[in-house]
Amino acid sequence: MAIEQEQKPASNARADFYHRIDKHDLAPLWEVLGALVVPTPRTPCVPAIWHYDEIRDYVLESGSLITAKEAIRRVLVMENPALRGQSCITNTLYAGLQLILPGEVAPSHRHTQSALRFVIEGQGAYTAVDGERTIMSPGDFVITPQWAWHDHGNDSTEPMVWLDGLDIPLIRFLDASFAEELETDEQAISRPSGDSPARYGQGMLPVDHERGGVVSPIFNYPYARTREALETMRRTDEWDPCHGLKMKYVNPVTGDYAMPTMSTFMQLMPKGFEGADYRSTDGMIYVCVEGRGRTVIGDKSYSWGPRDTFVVPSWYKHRHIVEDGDAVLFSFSDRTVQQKLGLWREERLVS
Ligand code: GTQ
Repeated sequence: MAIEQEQKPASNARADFYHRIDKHDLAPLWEVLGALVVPTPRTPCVPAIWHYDEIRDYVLESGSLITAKEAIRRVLVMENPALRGQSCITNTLYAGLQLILPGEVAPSHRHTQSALRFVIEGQGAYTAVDGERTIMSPGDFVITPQWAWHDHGNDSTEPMVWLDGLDIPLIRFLDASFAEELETDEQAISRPSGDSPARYGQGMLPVDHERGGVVSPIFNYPYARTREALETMRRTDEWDPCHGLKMKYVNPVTGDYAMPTMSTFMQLMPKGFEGADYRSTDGMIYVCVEGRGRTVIGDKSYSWGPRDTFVVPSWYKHRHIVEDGDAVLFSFSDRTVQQKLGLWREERLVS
């Protein structure tokens, strides 16, 4: 018997072995090692762009099909074309466009997923977080921390659309999702609007404020202030060859990113800017706020204007070119997670 086995072609012997161990839920690493431990990131996610003027009508049409209350969150999910059906725009992050019509309320709930809102269109709707409402304007970056009660409402006369960015795929991967609904649609309001920026957004903190907490206590970073900061800095700062002038949103208590699972940024690039190639291990979702231009991702060019959303997957070489007006881009990614794990890498391909 032993002699017969030695005479079998190696591949047959292996196939037979794989078959026998398979019954024990075992598999040979050597068949898959090359695909598991790759020399550079090999993401299944692909570059993609959503032009707002092509999808805006669908977002508004959803408003005639279902109420915000029935839907709980009336959102069109922006799915990465290579990851359809998985509700994700990158491997770790989710993005969607949420619509709230005048007079509607998206009922209060809380969950372990963190959410960011980036206001695309409309003015005057609110998000309530932990007993405080914030009124939202285009370009504002608003945080819903994990496990914080939140509801959204619109007391204005216009539809309001914002981009939701959540860490849904990451939390799914970690099997750490919990969620609850509040018995009432709207949470009780216990603090006046503007309370959190007054306490935490003036370069001061209440004297006995304890250090700690993984989320910024400021939950609205208004566009007007962000834009003014960038405009002031451009007078003295050199343009970064890849990013122009790029700021990160931070938690004023810790100096860390504003949220524990998502890093957020805003960058200004002047008209005529021709950025150098750059890549990093965090797949990045960009939203154009002002200006027009294009981003060359790999070997394809994606033209963008205000309210367009595009995605640059992990480790894809890309460069921004500004064609019309000064450009302002908001962006978010899982960089903060990768940095906490000591994994994040970037490469500037400046010649
Ligand atoms: O506003 O809480 O786009 O729970 C997806 C899931 C928004 C929200 C989304 C959510 C929310």
